[in-house]
Amino acid sequence: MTANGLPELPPDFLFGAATASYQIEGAVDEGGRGPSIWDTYSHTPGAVDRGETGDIACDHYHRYREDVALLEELGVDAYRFSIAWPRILPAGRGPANAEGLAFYDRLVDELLGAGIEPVATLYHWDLPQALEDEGGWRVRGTAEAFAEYARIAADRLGDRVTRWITLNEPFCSAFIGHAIGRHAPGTREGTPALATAHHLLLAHGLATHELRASAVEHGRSAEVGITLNLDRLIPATDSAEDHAAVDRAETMHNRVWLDPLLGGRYPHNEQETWGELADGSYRREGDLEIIGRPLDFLGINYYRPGKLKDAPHDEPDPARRTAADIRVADVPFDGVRHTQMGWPVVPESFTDLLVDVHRRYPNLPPILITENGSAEADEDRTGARVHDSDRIDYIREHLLAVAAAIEAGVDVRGYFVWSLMDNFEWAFGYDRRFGIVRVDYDTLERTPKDSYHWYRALIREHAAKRG
Ligand code: IFM
Repeated sequence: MTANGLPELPPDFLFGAATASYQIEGAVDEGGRGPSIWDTYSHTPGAVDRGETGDIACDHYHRYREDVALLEELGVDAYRFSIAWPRILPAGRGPANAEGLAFYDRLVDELLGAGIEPVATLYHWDLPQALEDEGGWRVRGTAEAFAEYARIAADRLGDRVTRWITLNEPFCSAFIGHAIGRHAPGTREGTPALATAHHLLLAHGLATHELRASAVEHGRSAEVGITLNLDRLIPATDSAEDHAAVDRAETMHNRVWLDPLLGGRYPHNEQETWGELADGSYRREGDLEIIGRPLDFLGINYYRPGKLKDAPHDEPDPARRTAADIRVADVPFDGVRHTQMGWPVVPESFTDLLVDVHRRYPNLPPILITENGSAEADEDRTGARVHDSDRIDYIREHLLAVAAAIEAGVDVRGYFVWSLMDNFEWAFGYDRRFGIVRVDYDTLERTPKDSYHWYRALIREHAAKRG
């Protein structure tokens, strides 16, 4: 046990913090950046709580030096950030925008100067609006445009960035964005949402090739992965119906990604899950080979488990059903704490998920936990201090859960806390605070919370053991 109440993690275990472009950068009209689907969506009346947008966010575009200084003081080994595609290619494809590339050059150099490894995500949901206007992820052309963008980013930054994450949480892009309609582009679709899921995977596979080809051509090394928000789902009762409901939900949340990426197959129960919506019209021969290119690591984001029961369709008319209408309903978790998001805190479910994925996929590459953390109201403040003991408990207990998975044989190599700082929490706007650094949205002042100091002490203790 360490002084922070944690078991020993492997000596080379990586500690990091994560953010994403639209959630922190602001400066949406600066440096030649083009509009993204999140600019459009957040400016749509009623889409985001209180009408908030990412126009200013944490103003990281201008304050990145201050933010890197916070990371340096924190002592993290690595920082996971995302590149805004519309900063590099304002219209999605075509000539690169020099000012956009220059911003990420500066950020990467600042990180390296502070001794922090930059881990770059290429897509954390800010699709250039121009591509959405051409059909967005519903069409194959967007996957091809993504591969071109990946190549540009790798050619430019690949001398300093060696770890690349193609996509963040394609589940959210496909199903929250195109079926539930609570993320950009905010639509409620059937087969096109499934086409979106497929084209995201295809984009990942095509980009993986480009990232590696760029590295080979320039004599560099590149490690390529994808980040999935996998779910640990449990049936509300032992009934066959509730087990079948979990089976359908596992397909939508987990198998639709993991089976093609790691198993060389599409999920066995697509018809049972989506019926006629899963018509496969968006697939071509050879796609599985592209999608299944070996991964150097798998990024997993994890926050909470789900308890599910069988339910009737939300929409009685089959012609109007969305891809999220898979006949399941959520059942609340009793007797556990819930975070500001209303998410149940059940750390052991994290261990269960990791062990389960390890058991199901023999080809599983090493895992990086690319996000984990907790939204808390952070109302306990005295002077400049923010006493967020619930967040500290959450992070500690989830690190313990990771350690238990490692103990059980799962190859987990690192952990990135979500998030370095409070930021734009998508459709919930700014009142959901995930940061270990508080952001005052009136002054944009940053204040490290108690969780920041706790995480810093943990990293130092670990580093001291490394020698
Ligand atoms: O803020 C998000 C992040 O962008 C993606 N993963 C989940 C986080 C918390 O909801």
